[in-house]
Amino acid sequence: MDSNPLERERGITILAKNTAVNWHGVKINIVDTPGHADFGGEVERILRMVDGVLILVDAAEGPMPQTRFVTRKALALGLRPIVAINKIDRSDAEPLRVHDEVLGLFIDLEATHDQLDAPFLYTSSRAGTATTELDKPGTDLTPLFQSIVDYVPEPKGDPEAPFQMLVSTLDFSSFIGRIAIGRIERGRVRVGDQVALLPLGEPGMVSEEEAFERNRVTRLYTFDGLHRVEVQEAEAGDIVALSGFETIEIGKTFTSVDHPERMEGIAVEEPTISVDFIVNNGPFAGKDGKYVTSRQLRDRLFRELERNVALRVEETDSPDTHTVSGRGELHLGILMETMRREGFEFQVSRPRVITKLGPDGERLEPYEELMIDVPEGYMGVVMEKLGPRRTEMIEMKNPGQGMVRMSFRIPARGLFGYRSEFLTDTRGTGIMHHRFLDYGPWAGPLAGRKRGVLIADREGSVVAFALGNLQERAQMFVEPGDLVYEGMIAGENSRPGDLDVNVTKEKKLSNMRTTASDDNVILEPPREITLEYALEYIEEDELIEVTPKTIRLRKRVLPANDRKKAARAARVADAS
Ligand SMILES: Nc1nc2c(ncn2[C@@H]2O[C@H](COP(=O)(O)OP(=O)(O)OP(=O)(O)O)[C@@H](O)[C@H]2O)c(=O)[nH]1
Ligand SMILES: [Mg+2]
Repeated sequence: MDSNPLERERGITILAKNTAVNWHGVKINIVDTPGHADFGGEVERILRMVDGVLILVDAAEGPMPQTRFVTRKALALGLRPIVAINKIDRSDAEPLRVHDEVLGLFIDLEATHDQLDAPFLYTSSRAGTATTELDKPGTDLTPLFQSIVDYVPEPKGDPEAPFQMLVSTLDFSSFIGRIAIGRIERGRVRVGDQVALLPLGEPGMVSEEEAFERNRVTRLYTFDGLHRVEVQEAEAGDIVALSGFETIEIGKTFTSVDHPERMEGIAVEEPTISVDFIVNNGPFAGKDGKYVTSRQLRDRLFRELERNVALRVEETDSPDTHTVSGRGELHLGILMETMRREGFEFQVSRPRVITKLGPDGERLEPYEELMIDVPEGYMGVVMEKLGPRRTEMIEMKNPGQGMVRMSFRIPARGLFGYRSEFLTDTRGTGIMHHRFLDYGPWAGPLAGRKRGVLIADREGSVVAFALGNLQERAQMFVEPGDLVYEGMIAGENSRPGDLDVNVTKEKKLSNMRTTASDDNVILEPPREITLEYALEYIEEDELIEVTPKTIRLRKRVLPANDRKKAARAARVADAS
């Protein structure tokens, strides 16, 4: 069901999607949800549309932080879970251990007796098999569908009662505008019906004075397989998409006009980090992009709000800069990636966490739960690096097979820049996941990037000879033939402190014969700069230049002289 190109490329689900299948005469509505923590809010919202949940856990990895989060929400809503321990075909699968871990999780989350009685299935979705007993290998998915039919209750709503439906997710089409997606709680609805869309507020009948939008349903769809099917009528229990209303918003209730009874709304999760989107003002601006003006950028960002519900866009003092806030680096990174594919070109600042004030006026910042799996030998270096980032260990498990799992509580700020260090420190063998936990006390100043950068000191084309001389004390981000400009970041210094260097320097021609190695320098491959990497990497005085073709890092202030002057002024200010 992962249909958009970014989802396919990355192999992750970003948007929840609906489908329905018919199994032996029973219609089963299915909502597929994203697993990544940045999209946890999406999961929370759709839980109001369903009567049961299928919790998918990897047979080797076991429950992850986001599993805990969504499971907690599902159990709290009283839903009865079915557990599918998937990928039992993996050579490192340990389905029985994972079974115990899931039960442990349920107990931790204070599951009711009914919920603890959840059926467990062992599946390989790759092979298309499911079984309830490990020693009887499955042959197809019958046991899974049978459990769904047996354990998940039918929708309770009465189709003869007055129409009522909660808007759980949104979609948008440039032809028909905003589209509301939700499950019909009770009653039925037909195309052409006049219905009410109530404003947000307390559940119950809305008062006489309260105004609400009345309009006709112009289009109505249900889901079937991978398609949306236009229908004339739908009833309680159906998950539908409907259009025709101006004020569609998550958490609003549709009702019949003569029985405006509001349902409990849905809280949309608050953003935790912000970045600035800035018009590209670098020397190469406009070379790659189709859309580059502040007007185009502004329109595109505001358009995104139509369906990206956890996103906020604010204007700033400068028409060239918009502050965009979201749930995490991936959430914002996906937006940037989507825009560059559409032909946009822009710059992005370093992410900032969004702070809040606590009950006593104290400053609070977002904290994340960080879960790390590493071979035992790397435990030391992980702890050593996390300490200064104001990390608190929550739990450590060492099942004795060489891999250790640790979980931490860490200020979201403390994670900036950590992933790349982590991968280097564990030589790519470690796995890390994190998700938003809560707001907690401001952790005070945190150290920034340990190493400085190499900055190109002039415009030109990168030359192998120059890199050959630099690579001993640096890791390059560019390769021969790349174009650079003054102030652009060309690599990472192996020590603290920034250096201005000439990466376009040609070898001096002379009549003297030189050693052979001089003529064909062997270059290390450059470090690949992805958007997410760049977001974690840059400092406050730097920007990311995003174009349809490249990602460049640069200093905010491009001329080396101006940067030096600014640094001197800052030192003087510090001293006084
Ligand atoms: N070995 C094995 N791999 C599987 C199995 N099922 C899925 N995978 C692989 O696991 C990866 C993730 O699969 P997805 O279906 O995208 O997982 P998901 O849970 O929907 O991921 P999110 O949407 O990001 O939460 C893919 O590379 C699949 O091929 C299985 O039964 N066995
Ligand atoms: Mg998925």
